[in-house]
Amino acid sequence: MKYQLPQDSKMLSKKEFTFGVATAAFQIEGANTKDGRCESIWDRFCATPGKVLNGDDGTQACDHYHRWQEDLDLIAALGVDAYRFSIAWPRIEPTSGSWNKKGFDFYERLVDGMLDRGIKPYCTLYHWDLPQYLEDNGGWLNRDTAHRFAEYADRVTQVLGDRVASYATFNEPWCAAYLGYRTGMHAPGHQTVAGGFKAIHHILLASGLALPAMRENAPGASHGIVLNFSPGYAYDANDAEDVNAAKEHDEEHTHGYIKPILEGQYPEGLYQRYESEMIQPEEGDMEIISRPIDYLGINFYNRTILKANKPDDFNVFPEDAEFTDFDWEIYPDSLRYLLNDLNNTYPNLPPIIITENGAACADSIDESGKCHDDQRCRYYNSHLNAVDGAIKDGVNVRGYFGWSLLDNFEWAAGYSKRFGMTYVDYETQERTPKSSYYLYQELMKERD
Ligand code: IFM
Repeated sequence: MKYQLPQDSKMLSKKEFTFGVATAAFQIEGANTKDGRCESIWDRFCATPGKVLNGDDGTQACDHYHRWQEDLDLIAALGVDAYRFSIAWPRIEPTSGSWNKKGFDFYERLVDGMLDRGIKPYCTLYHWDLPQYLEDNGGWLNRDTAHRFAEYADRVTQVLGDRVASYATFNEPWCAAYLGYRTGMHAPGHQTVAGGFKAIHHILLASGLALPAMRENAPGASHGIVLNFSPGYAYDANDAEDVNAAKEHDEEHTHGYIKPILEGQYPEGLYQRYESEMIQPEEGDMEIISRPIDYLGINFYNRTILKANKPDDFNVFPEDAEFTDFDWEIYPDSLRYLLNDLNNTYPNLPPIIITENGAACADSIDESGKCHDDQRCRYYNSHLNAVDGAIKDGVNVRGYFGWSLLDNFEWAAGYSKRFGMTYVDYETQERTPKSSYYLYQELMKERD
């Protein structure tokens, strides 16, 4: 098979559209005690029995800290325009207020290595690995962490400046706040509703606080944030209560994040439903949170089906539904639907980059040394076409990044789930490009 986009697709124009692949520091780097890096909340979480499947941790991961040149060569050979990576705050500021040259050196080498290979660096400043000493001080429940993030973002952008084409303040505040502080499924593992809302607010505040210095330090770069969405669908579209359940899901998990950024307000319905748990912003907070962004990164994997009066994890799907190895339903239409919905709801929606999209598959290497990840290939093809459809509907989508370049540490699922276009043998650290990598490479060649 091949990834087939219509001939008239804007995605096939290099001028109009950026293609890339994405990773994140904690998921690939390893070397988590090297060159002065301090403990992060994810190191602590992994070391806590029962939190991560099989007790897996980020000690070695893909050993990217030592193999970054080989990994950049893989990206260059893929033929994409850009590489989205994240910076580990624990390497940069290993003790409060001290800035670690060796940490900066690593990311400078990495960024320069991309530029040498003609790859545009897309840098995420926070992909969940908060220094543990900040968590010991309250983490994202402490408003001061927002100011600490702004200082860290200032330092990093002073050093990397315009060498980076695009900065994202945060990756998926929903995961950091909701999974980290409300359900406890992710580090640091807290479980209160009010804590979840407080963490969201402080993360969004941190993002807004950081933007002015980022713009000053890197005036030629674009600056934005990456949000993840899983649009709600009513189990029974003819049942008013199911329809309302889907609406409430979107209000909380989609608009609860994008509306404060684009409109300076949390959805009113959240104050009604969570009267005592919802945060009351301080004066001026919402102006800071809604400082303009140049682009919005969207991470999309699947939709959520809602039935009234059932818990959020009501998982009943159509009989013919197909699932990935994470049991996530494959439903590409919901990506097109989501993009249109956001475009219709927010008149000031900035240009969109799909900063993550991909599938976990139970991959293995066959006798001939190859990895045929057919389901992932079909997943990419259908989602690329969903993006193309949304562009034709009038949505301003300017880029697409596959998640992920490599198999890597999949958070609470440890190494049990593989999202890579490249298979990683964790014993030998050998990298084997999968069929999905080669199809992406072919698609890159078809562009003008
Ligand atoms: O692996 C994660 C990534 O860190 C954030 N977005 C979703 C991916 C798949 O779960």
